[in-house]
Amino acid sequence: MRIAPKKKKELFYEMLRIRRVQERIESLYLQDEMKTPIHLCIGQEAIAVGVCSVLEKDDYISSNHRSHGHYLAKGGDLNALIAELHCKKGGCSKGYGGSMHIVDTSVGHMGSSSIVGGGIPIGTGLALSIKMTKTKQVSVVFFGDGAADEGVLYESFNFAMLKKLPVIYVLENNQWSVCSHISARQADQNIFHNANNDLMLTRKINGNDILNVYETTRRAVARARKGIGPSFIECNTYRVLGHAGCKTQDVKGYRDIKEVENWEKKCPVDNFRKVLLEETILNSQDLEAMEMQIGVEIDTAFEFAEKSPLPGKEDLYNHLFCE
Ligand SMILES: Cc1ncc(C[n+]2csc(CCOP(=O)(O)OP(=O)(O)O)c2C)c(N)n1
Repeated sequence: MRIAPKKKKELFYEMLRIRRVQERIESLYLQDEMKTPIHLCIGQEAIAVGVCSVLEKDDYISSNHRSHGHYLAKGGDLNALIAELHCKKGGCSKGYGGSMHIVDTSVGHMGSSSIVGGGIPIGTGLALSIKMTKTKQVSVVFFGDGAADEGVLYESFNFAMLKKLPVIYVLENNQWSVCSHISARQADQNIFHNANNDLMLTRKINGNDILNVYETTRRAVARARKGIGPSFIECNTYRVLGHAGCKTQDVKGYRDIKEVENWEKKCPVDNFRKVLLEETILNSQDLEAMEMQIGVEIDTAFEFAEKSPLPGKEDLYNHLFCE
């Protein structure tokens, strides 16, 4: 399908915005104002944006510990994200969750879980609720290759195929689970691609290619909305920074620096920028204006977080089981 220039520009803008937000968080993290562990998604932006830009506001996503990009791409509020990282009342989880427990049902972000694989059955259950209430929504589950090591994935796949659920499993295969490479964890690198395509659409794609992610998701979403059943999209990508924290906190020695450098050349943001400049969909003034707008938005979000109060004693028993 031909993607209109305006849409391509929007996709680029969203990726750039997520990248710049991550960079700002990274640069300020050691000031210790953000009272939360952080897991940045630099290098993986095309997946969050490519998938979420196909979704409607009331579609569901469930996510994992690395979920800033998913939240923003789903239409989440940047002020609320940054306030959440500061564990302030203005945060999307009212300051109770921090970076790994983002939730905002107003935009269909049904929660991220720090339990690796924890979002998989939740997203599957959400798809069951969609089927039972007969709406046209879909449920998307984002998870990593480490989560694909968990048995719950296979139980969930089976249940989704059996019940023909409107769920799309998006595996962000960034090769590493903390310091453990996928080759040390999976005997067959073809994670579940042998499923009968009538039961589950499976695709293994370049997750750094935004247009590929967008187009593949579009098909999966159309299939889910028609009631045909689940899809599994494995997006090949790479976590450019360390597992958690900022650059200087990255554990050294578990991966080859050349591997990192090779993947840096496959940067989804830089490469899409080049394409759009070549296609004259973007020019240098557009880029400057985008950077300016994003910069102001990020400054505003950090100011909002700073001014937002911490949860008080009176909040202790609020919002624990519901909003
Ligand atoms: C059930 C469970 N096991 C182990 C951990 C510790 N842990 C936290 S993040 C992580 C790596 C997860 O890797 P992956 O799912 O590939 O996501 P990525 O960090 O690469 O985005 C692990 C093992 C955990 N939080 N939960």
